Amino acid sequence: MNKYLKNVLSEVKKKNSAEKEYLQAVEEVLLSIEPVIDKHPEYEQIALLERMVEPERIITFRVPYVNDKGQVIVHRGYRVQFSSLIGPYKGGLRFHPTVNQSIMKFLAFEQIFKNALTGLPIGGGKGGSDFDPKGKSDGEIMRFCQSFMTELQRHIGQDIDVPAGDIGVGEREIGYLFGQYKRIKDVYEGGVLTGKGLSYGGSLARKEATGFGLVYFMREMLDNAGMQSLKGKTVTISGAGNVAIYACEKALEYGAKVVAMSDSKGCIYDKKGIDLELIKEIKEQHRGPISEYLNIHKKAEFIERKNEDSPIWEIKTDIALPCATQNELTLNSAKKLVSNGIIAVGEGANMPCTKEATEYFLKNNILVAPAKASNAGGVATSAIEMSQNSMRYYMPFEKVDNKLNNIMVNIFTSCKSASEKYGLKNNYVAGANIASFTKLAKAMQAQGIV
Ligand code: NDP
Ligand code: 2IT
Repeated sequence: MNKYLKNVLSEVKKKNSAEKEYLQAVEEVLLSIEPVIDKHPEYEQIALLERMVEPERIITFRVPYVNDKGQVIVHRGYRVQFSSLIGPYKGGLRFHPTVNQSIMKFLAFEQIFKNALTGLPIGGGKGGSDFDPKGKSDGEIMRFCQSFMTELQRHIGQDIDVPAGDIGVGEREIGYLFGQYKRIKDVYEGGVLTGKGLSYGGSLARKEATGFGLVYFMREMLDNAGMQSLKGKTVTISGAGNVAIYACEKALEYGAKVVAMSDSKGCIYDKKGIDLELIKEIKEQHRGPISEYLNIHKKAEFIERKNEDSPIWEIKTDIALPCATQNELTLNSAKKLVSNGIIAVGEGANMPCTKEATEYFLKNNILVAPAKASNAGGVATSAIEMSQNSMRYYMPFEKVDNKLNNIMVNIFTSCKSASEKYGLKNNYVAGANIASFTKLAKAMQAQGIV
């Protein structure tokens, strides 16, 4: 292995030994850019990699709020401002009980490369809290968001750092966060958050963008392999949140048959094809468990999740779209999917396949659409939302969707060319890492030692 790379990797491991998700994300990128590092010995001189793996800044803060019983609850808030190399820090906020520094850093690190792939001027960041919105009243959610923003507002701004949604943070939470920002700063700064409601500066198609973008990328990848897009293919989609729902919608529009979706409790398998309107009603309207699907579709099955291997990956499918969370698709699941004849995997979530699962798919010539590339449509459309806010203008749905489609086609082309340039045809995981790294390295060389 390249000596410089090896040294950087071992230093990162030493310094961040407790942060397994962060190490996993860094290791994947560093290992796949080896052919580029071999060609550029000058990077060592300017400590290019060392700077790329060290966040510019990590902010952690106390978030107290009062619940409906009058108790004071304290959570921990985070914002990792990882890289402002090519634009203001940009990336979502996650509210989930599993949130910790390792998860925040891995997500912010991935975001730098993803945002570079979009071709738009956005840097990399991520934030969130170990707060669990599940089962909380609207009042509790509002008070929590207001407390979170009371601290976060010192660190963000439309040209500084622009948060958005992620797990547990959707339009409702962004609304409360935006209201509090405006109240404290006494300014209408539309572009300080994205994923806003349509009535106060949100963009049409932002809600759909990540899921639609994932399917656009999948369409390109399948077409390129001569596999006639998604028409007539069986698809399984993990998760039943923002990304999963709109991936399902676009897959159905393209003539695919979606037979399973899931949440953290288990999956539903409906051989007749998933009733997406019902999923939207359960998840978007009353935030219930996915098992409620069986109240209407009595012949569908609910398979409870018993361990780390999600039951959804036991189901035979042509295409798997993991759209829930990191490391949700393990080596065991990958083996099952391959033995059931899968042809392609599209990562809607961030780092949903474990390292071993990804390696197994690639070894078995299964097409893998890597998260950094295939879920970049969400943040790309956030950047389009920011530009509409700057112009004080709204674009029609079709126009935004068209731009999103073009961006996904360009991202696919970049991944393909980079993989072919280094003799790694069809390895879009390496292609995405190499294409984004190359762009970032140029920007870093141009900006001096910062
Ligand atoms: P949502 O909160 O809307 O939905 C998350 C879904 O994943 C829910 O169905 C949830 O189930 C399930 N889930 C969450 N955590 C776990 C877990 N630990 N184990 C099993 N299931 C889990 O989030 P999004 O749809 O916005 O995000 C999904 C993924 O996509 C995340 O990885 C996110 O980082 C990524 N992403 C999101 C983008 C966006 O624009 N929103 C853009 C790019 C990537 P339950 O309801 O039971 O908790
Ligand atoms: O992981 C992601 O790209 C997101 N959660 C969306 C980030 C954004 O700024 O829209």
